[in-house]
Amino acid sequence: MSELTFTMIKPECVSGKHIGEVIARIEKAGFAIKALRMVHMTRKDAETFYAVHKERPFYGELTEYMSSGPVVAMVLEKENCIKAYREFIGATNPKDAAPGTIRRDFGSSIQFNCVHASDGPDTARAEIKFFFSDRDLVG
Ligand code: FUP
Repeated sequence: MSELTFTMIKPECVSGKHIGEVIARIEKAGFAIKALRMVHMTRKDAETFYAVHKERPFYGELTEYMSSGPVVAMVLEKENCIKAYREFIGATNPKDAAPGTIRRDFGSSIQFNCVHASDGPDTARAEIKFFFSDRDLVG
């Protein structure tokens, strides 16, 4: 069944000028881009977006980093998209990510790991809604 997920190209990947390469790989892997925008989150935006990690020790660093520069937010569509995209990007820590994945090739640490990806249907819905309205999604 066709499904949507949410992804962000993270600040270090944007400042490293890898947006084009990352999007090219996403498209070649068969994910259709349904919506796309570049956003520089405020600290408060990042805190709200990552509220689920509030109690984790890395919450402060993560939200500081994710609001340190622009990100590219996208909605992707494919069969089984949430799982397929998580497999495609590789493990959270680039050191553990399989060769050829974007986290392995463009990430450098667990924090600077190239992209964010939704981890389930409820998160995907909420994260899409955080950045996009229904009319931002192409038909
Ligand atoms: P993922 O779903 O693969 O993005 O990974 P997690 O939900 O485990 O982590 C959420 C974000 O926190 C990831 F982008 C990486 C970041 N993180 C850290 O910065 N430090 C850590 O020790 C663990 C995760």
